Amino acid sequence: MKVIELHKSVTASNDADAEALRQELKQRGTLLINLMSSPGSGKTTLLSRTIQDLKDELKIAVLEADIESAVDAERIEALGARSIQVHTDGMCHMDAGMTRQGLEAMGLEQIDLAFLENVGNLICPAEYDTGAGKNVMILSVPEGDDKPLKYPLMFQKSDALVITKIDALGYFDFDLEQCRKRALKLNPNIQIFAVSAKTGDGMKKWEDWLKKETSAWKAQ
Ligand SMILES: Nc1nc2c(ncn2[C@@H]2O[C@H](COP(=O)(O)OP(=O)(O)OP(=O)(O)O)[C@@H](O)[C@H]2O)c(=O)[nH]1
Ligand SMILES: [Mg+2]
Repeated sequence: MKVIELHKSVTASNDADAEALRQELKQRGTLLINLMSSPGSGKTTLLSRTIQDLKDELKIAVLEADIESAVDAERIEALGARSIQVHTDGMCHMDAGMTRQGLEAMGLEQIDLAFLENVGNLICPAEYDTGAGKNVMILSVPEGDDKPLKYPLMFQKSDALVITKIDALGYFDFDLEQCRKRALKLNPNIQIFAVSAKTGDGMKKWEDWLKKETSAWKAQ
């Protein structure tokens, strides 16, 4: 398992670096999705199931960002997908320069769809453009349907919201409709998916969206 230690970005303008990276990824025909959520919401589990379901249709790679450990990248690599673990030098988010370092170390040859599993938290990652083509956030049922009220920026910055662990709806007071309404109020264009990576419920709609966005990215 390849693990690299990232260095803080030296350039002052993250936004310009992010835009440059996005354009390069467009030229290459690789859609990069920045996946954000709080710790333990189910990012790696969702990615694992998505890779298993789509591996015959899309070449998928995953850049795993964490402060410590390589467990997530090991889980992805065990599925036969390309993956690399990057350590963020204690930082609670990835920026464009760090994302570039990670992608270059991992390699993007023949990759259609790359995911960046960002560091787990609902605040810092929303504040930094990573250069991704799409931002996706996960909210899991046990976290509660009030999160749009508490972390509005994350919902505003995301192109899609994946509500995970819906197999656990019976155990929590999570109102799916209320959550949808709150998210749409902050961001009327957000795409919302409700899934269980455990049972497979709702996965097809999410995967169809990924396929549609990957071909739209290549066609640009
Ligand atoms: N019931 C249920 N449990 C799930 C589901 N998805 C993930 N989990 C469980 O939630 C826990 C955390 O899942 P991970 O996929 O590791 O979450 P993560 O967001 O990648 O965690 P970090 O990388 O540590 O932030 C694990 O025990 C999973 O088995 C789901 O759809 N249903
Ligand atoms: Mg994870």
